[in-house]
Amino acid sequence: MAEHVYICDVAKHEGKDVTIKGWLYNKRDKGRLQFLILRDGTGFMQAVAFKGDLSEEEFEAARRVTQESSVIARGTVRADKRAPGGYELSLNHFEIVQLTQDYPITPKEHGIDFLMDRRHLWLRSQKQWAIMRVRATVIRAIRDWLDDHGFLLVDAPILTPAACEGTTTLFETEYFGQKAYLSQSGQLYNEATIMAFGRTYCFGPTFRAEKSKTRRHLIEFWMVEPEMAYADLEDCMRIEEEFVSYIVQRTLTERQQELEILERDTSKLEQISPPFPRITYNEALEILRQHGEELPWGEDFGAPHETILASQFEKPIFVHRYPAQCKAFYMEADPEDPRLSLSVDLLAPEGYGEIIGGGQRTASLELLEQRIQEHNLPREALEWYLDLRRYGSVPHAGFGLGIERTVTWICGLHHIRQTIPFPRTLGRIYP
Ligand code: NSS
Repeated sequence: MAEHVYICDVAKHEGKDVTIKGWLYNKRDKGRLQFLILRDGTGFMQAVAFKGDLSEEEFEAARRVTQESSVIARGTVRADKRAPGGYELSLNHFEIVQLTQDYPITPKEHGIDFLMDRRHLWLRSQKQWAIMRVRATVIRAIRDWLDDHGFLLVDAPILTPAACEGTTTLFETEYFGQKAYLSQSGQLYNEATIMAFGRTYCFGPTFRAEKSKTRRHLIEFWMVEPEMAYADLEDCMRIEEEFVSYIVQRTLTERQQELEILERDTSKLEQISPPFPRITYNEALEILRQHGEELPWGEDFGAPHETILASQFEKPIFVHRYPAQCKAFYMEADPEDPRLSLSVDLLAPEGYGEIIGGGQRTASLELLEQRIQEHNLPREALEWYLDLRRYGSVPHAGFGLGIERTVTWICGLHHIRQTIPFPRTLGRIYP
């Protein structure tokens, strides 16, 4: 039996006989020639079954094999410029492991609900395959960059006693007779771990009961959250622009084929390098006013506002110093104007919206106590967090980058729901 190889490695076996184990993705019937597109998880490849090269039984199997049947194919690897991927398999053995009947996702167009109900099968399609591979590379780039820049991975808990990002989107659960909530963000715990380890990050799933149905919101999403002791708003922006540029460039290098499958115009991504433009909230309001969008001071931006702002620039932009009233309780006050917070959001270009939220955290115990009261948060559950301001408080800053928003942007997708293997959206928890 010829060696089992993965499709991603066939180039190394040109002229040799190999075995591919996978599934039938698609086929064309040309009588004595059957063109079979195989996939094995690592890639897609055309195999050609010629009647004269196979036993009668094997050729018959190649002729009647159906979409998504599991198959084992052996043949000679030949370079062929016309073949997708540049190589083709001339079959000399073919067998069906399981013949699939009536695979529901056919090459024709399907509605989104139909596909989402069959997400467990939809993941086999080429575009979904490409997106998941981009996602894996984005995550790898994130971890490599942080690990190489002195950030220690310190995980935050998922079951928590208090809110981080406001009480309106909390998922409540019961914890041995006590109320508990699914984490909206690991930030508060990061603020503890930086006082022990200097620079840390947590990376995991976060949960928000978002009641609005938009193309940018998931109920369960993954966030990476770096945090730094002895750092201010400026440091935060400098780290963010280096970090995001690295993620984009690494993905461009390693996921060319996938971005091509997704028909992404990569010229826009090639330009992503530091520095990114910085505008204040007040300047942003002025830009919006010039574009006919009058927003009262103190209100946060919605998706259409972000799109207008981002469209003024080629690169992602920082919007900093939002009014304290539209941001979370932990934001440091701007010493030059205490109505403002030392917060910063990063908006992706091309209308993909906010991908990062963060800023400098309140270092003062008094201000923090006041904010906890103003936001009506349960002080007892945050007593440990106040300790961080009692014992060696320092200026510190950090941010959270949403994985799915970032992948949506890099892949150039219309909707966030395709960027996570099994999306949790408003009302959907199946499959
Ligand atoms: O609410 S954030 O703006 N900020 C925080 O949670 C901070 N506590 C993070 C920190 O400083 N450590 O969310 C951060 C990012 C935001 O920019 C989006 O990219 C993403 O998290 N995000 C979401 N992605 C998908 N779906 C939903 N619902 C969502 N909410 C936030």
